[in-house]
Amino acid sequence: MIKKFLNLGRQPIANSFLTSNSKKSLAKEFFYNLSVSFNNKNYLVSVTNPVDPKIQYTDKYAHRASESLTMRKAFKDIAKKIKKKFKPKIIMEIGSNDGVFIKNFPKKDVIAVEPCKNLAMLTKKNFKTYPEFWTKKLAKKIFKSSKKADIIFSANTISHIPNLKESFQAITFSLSDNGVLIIEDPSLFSVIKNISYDQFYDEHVYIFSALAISNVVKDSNLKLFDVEKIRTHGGSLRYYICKKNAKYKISKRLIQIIRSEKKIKLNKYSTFQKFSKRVKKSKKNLIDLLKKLKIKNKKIISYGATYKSTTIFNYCRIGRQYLDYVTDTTQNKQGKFTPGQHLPIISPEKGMTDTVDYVFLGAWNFKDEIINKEKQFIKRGGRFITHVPSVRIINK
Ligand code: JHZ
Repeated sequence: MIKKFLNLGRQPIANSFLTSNSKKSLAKEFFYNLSVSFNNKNYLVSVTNPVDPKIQYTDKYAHRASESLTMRKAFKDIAKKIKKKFKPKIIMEIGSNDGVFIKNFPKKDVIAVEPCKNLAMLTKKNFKTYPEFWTKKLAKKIFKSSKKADIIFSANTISHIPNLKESFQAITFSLSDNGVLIIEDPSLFSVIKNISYDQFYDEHVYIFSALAISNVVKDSNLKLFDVEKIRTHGGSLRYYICKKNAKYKISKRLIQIIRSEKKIKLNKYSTFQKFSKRVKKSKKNLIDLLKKLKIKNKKIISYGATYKSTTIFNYCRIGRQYLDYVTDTTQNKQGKFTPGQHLPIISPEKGMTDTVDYVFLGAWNFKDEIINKEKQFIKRGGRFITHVPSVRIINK
């Protein structure tokens, strides 16, 4: 049975950055109600009513995975590991974004799938790229007459596809007999521990646990045989999945991780009810802190026009009354306005001026990278604010 546990209210599409804040464009903005549910049969946590992917993954898709040094390095490292461990001849990536992962492989070995046409354009010249959604139909088109994939890699994408069953079935069709599917997504364990409720937005249809993945892949004749904790996006899991009868044995670390998930009761609805109360408390603490700083006339801005911030700003109703603007390095976000709260987005060069007192870390998952970059700001007395794992001013 599927039971709701969290209501994050009226939300816009997390990636729908507005080109204008005129009355006319604001009137056209799309909103939906964001709530999150738990399935007590397979332990999947999901957005209750997913939005139509055709509205989300357009030719104006904003996120560029290459924007952060942390992610460029993470993709380089996993590519190196894959080459060493599996020596694949055919590698397919589902959700190849701007090519940050595939560029680490020889062109002739790679197949890329990316439904956002503006992103697919970026890799099309050098890699075989399919500008389409990942479906059974596409899998058949790619692999009907060609050799199957030795590795299918997908970071922060499988959790975005509402039809999980079709997605895994298409993968089963596309994998060679001993081929391996490697997926990375934010972990439910970290979300619960860190009260990082901003990981819930329209694109994150699912926040996976090893418990849930081990259950759902079975329906598609697949087997989760290994899992690895990784630091990206505030704490993610990297799942290793193969065909039911492939040669891989269940790893010790998978057993340990499942044990730790059961220990914090990721298989019980009551855990999520408690989480929901902590989310409300986190919201209150954040608003209280911002109010306190505004009473003292402090200038506050936000760093990173993240999709996660869309959830926070709209759930907590944080707009121009608290934040002057948001900075982001991504060129195609600059000059636009954040979804729902319509905060202007500008470059860090323009935004990190001497008049800024506090900076809310919208991209808290890159805290170390950002703090390292903004040493000058801290040196002159500026301070960062975060809500993860608890609302606070970072005193460094
Ligand atoms: P970041 C997106 O979510 C959407 P977001 C998507 N659904 C997903 O799952 C994750 O990515 C993986 C900027 N930045 O990665 C760049 C700076 O300005 O946390 C990005 O716009 N300065 C696919 O948006 C944003 O912050 C910096 O120094 O929540 C970070 O976005 C750094 C490091 C980043 O993902």
